[in-house]
Amino acid sequence: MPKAFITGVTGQDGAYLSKFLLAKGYHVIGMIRRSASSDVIGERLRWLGILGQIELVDGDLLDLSSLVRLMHQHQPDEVYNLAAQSFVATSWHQPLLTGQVTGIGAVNVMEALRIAHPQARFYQASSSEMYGKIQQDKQSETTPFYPRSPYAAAKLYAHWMTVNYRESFGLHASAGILFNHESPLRGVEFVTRHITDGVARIKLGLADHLPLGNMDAMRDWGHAADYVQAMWLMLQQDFPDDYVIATGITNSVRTFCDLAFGHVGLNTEDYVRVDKSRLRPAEVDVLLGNPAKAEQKLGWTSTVTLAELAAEMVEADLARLSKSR
Ligand code: NDP
Ligand code: GDR
Repeated sequence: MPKAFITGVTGQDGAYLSKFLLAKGYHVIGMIRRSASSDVIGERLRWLGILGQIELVDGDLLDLSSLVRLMHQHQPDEVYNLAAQSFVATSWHQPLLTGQVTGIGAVNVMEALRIAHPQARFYQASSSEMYGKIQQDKQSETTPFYPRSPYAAAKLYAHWMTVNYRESFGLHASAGILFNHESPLRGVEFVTRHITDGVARIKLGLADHLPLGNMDAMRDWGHAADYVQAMWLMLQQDFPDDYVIATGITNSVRTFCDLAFGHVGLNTEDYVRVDKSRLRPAEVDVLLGNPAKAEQKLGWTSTVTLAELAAEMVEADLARLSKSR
């Protein structure tokens, strides 16, 4: 039975990746950090019905000794580093923590592998945010980077260190440059889930408006369940490499609002209020990925349209809120 080790197993992608790997017959080991809220920490895994099927182990990206110990003890075939301080807006408030977790944390995992288990295949969760102030209309693996937040700068450091560990130490280390991907398990602080949660609250009479920041920002949004398959495909290749994972279509926050409000028969203009405190010190105006390499080499494609994604998320939030009322 192949063994996979996932950091960030309690997050959106960790949950979907675990489900995908379990279905493929993997033994999944998920690293969790100690929390006083241990009763809710496995909420996403519980939602997918897989909490009891994963071996949960203690560790922290900031604690190299725990990582070395875990790699030594479990000797996983594949290691997926999904853990990060992943919310861009928070990275301006906590730039040093973001650098330590999102940047150096990734190197801690690679260093643990180099010390204790160099045969493992490694996946690093790189991000389209690294393109930031875009240098090409459509971003591919060869587009120059221009990070616009402490989060993006930290991810770029981790990205280049992944390339370096591959080239210097022969680690089978791949980086997926994933564009935004969403699902009913997306954290409510991110814009799509903030919108679908808000739409559901308004529909159920629990709120009368939805505060938003920059509605003109454009993103290439896909479904998380599709994107975790690409992570696995990268580690099945003979040689490690970097791949852009995206839909190749970009839409504005406003369009996502129209889809979500439209799904329940409401109009965006009647409910959205612009809240200036939600604007960022530096914005990434538009992202649009070119997934041609992943399509050709991995045989991967995105399968969910934005309208389908918005509908699934609104329905899940309506169900959640109705249940908790
Ligand atoms: P989430 O924010 O949902 O999950 C982040 C995970 O990291 C959580 O499990 C969290 O644990 C864990 N974590 C945070 N700090 C530490 C730490 N110090 N030690 C150990 N674990 C820690 O992110 P997503 O699932 O959305 O994203 C997964 C990865 O992919 C992230 O690295 C993100 O930056 C990156 N990415 C995401 C994209 C997206 O659109 N979703 C696109 C491109 C890249 P806890 O539950 O305890 O907080
Ligand atoms: P992003 O995702 O920063 O792209 O990072 P987010 O959903 O937070 O923002 C997308 C865009 O929407 C605009 N926006 C708002 N954003 C939030 N969160 N809340 C609002 O009220 C709001 N109003 C407008 C933002 O300004 C931005 O332009 C995500 C994360 O998952 C990263 O970890 C990952 O690397 C990238 O996607 C790819």
